Amino acid sequence: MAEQDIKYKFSSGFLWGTATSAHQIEGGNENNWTKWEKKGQIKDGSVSGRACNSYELYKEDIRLCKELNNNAYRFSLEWSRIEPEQGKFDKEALKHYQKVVECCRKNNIEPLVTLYHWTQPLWFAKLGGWLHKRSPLFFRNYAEAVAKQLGREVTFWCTINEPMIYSYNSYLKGKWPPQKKSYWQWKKALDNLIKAHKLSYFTLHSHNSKCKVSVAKNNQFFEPYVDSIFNKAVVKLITHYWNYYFLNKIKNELDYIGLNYYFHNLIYASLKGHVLMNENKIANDLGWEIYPKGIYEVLIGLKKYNLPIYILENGLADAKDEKRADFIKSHLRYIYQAIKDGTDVRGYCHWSLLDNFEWSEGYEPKFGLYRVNPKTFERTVRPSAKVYAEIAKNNGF
Ligand code: IFM
Repeated sequence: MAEQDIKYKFSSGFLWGTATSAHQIEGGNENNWTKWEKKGQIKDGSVSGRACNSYELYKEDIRLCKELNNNAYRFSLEWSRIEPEQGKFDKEALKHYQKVVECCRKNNIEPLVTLYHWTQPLWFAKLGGWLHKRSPLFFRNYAEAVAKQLGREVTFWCTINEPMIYSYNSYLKGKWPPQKKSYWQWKKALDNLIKAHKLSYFTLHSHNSKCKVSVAKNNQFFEPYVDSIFNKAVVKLITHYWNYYFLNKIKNELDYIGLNYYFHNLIYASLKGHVLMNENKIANDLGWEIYPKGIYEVLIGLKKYNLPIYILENGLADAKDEKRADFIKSHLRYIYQAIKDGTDVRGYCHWSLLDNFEWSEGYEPKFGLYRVNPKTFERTVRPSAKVYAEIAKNNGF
């Protein structure tokens, strides 16, 4: 593409990447989720099983990142592999992740490493998971072992993926393990996640003072359905709690903001509670509304933190790959606008590199730029991946 044809040009050094998580792609894990999956909890009756076999095929995955002309790759470490028994750290597992990081570096790909993407070692779950008083310390010990091995080679860390989504589904809604349904337990889990982030922030920094640590925060664009003072006030309250509560608690232990954007919620509030009024006319395969303008609003909302922002996830389930290319471009247009309007966005990771295990939804939703054959693990490129590769190559479109 000729330079003059690029309308949306991003700054040099902008990070273009994709995101994955250990449990969703690695296969062969043994953690609190695998235990729960075996109880027939997954919508399509599946279990994560061998997933994409990425624990073995990580070089192939990184080759795909290269094929996408990407200069970043966000992946997570599986805590249950690294610390299968409390206080006993598996050298082989740590070495494995070191090789993954080295492979990224060899390919000029910046590794963006997540410590906790929702799965727990069995011993941790047995002790009560995030409800245990000492859970932040247990997490800190894990972070310490990781930092000793990888600290010098990794710059970008994300301690916890989507703490609000995770704690809400696991401790309030009763949907994910350990299926608790209690406001107080939710609050406790959230408080412990906050403490875990803070402790591991200092641990990671003590091994590399130049590292950059954040969380991946799933922020949503909430809008009032009617223009009443009451409806607007409720939306303000929800926005504050969902988008900013966690970030405000950790704002002194944040080097950048990691943003995951998926949802727009049109809220009708009454004294009986609030309901979502989204028409979902344009939606992904899971029925989630596609609303690119929301990423602009959410980014503008983060301006007040005065920190660089990296988009660590944004994507859709689209098995036919009919909407993905437009989805990427339309979100990037709004990101570009948010940059023009003063937000310091420095990177974009598409969710996801591969079709993978979508938690309680199983394998049916297809989020990948690459299709994965569940038997042979062969990866096949989807047309939208080529569009994304062009964008990354030209640093714009
Ligand atoms: O697959 C998930 C991921 O683990 C966390 N963010 C949202 C994605 C799509 O639901």
